[in-house]
Amino acid sequence: MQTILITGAAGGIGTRLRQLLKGIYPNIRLSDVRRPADLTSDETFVEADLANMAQVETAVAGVQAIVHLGGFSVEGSWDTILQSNIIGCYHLFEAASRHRVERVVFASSNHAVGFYPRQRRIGIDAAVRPDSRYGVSKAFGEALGALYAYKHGLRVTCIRIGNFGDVPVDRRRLSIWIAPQDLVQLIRIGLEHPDVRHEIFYGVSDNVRGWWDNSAAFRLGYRPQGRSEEHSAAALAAQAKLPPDPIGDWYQGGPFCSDEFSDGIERAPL
Ligand code: 15L
Repeated sequence: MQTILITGAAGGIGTRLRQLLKGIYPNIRLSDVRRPADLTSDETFVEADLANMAQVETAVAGVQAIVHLGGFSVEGSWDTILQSNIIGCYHLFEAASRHRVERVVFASSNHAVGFYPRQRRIGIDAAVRPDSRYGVSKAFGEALGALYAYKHGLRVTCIRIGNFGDVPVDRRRLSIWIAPQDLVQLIRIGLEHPDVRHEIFYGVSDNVRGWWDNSAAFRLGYRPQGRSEEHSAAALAAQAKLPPDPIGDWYQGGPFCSDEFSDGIERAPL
């Protein structure tokens, strides 16, 4: 029976997902730079810093598949992003290849394409437009995934996660929200579907205000159940309390775009 490694197991998404995945996959190994506070006696944990190749190899040895949620999950200093998301992601794919891991599901992010205006609908063929150093690291991880898929035979699925949570919390999130069970569905496609080589999916539920063409995921059987519109009244009420953000409100990446935005720069046309 296959063993699946989940990196970033102590993080926000990792904490939730490991509860949901353990009912589906009996053999799960967890790793993170720190021990999850809520680790239970039936869970297996290996402490590993992604910036340390020897530790990553120890975490990876003997597993058949990896769900890579580890790394820094928002914008950070160049050194933080470099260590956790650039070097760390390289270590993860390189260790996976050395240890003959069959599949990697990589938690990419909407911030790999955050600088598309909200009025543009994009698919996975649109060139990357990262909105932050963090977004650059996610585009890098997707590119690494392609290298290891086509050169070394890994089956790699990159999920550009929108915003994961029980409900969408503002107007932007009405477009990019993903319900936990829908992310589980996408991960299962990445771990099980026979046709996966190097896929990029949008990690988004069935949102009528969505901006992304997710036909690659639909083709492999994705049937999202979450509908952000059911929560629109509360999300729009929360939005009304937020200050206006002319740059962030124009682009899909929101505040990741307006953060550090240089004075005097024009917004991109459609
Ligand atoms: C992300 O990629 C982050 O990990 C998450 O914390 C949110 O900020 C999310 O994007 C978002 O765009 O809402």
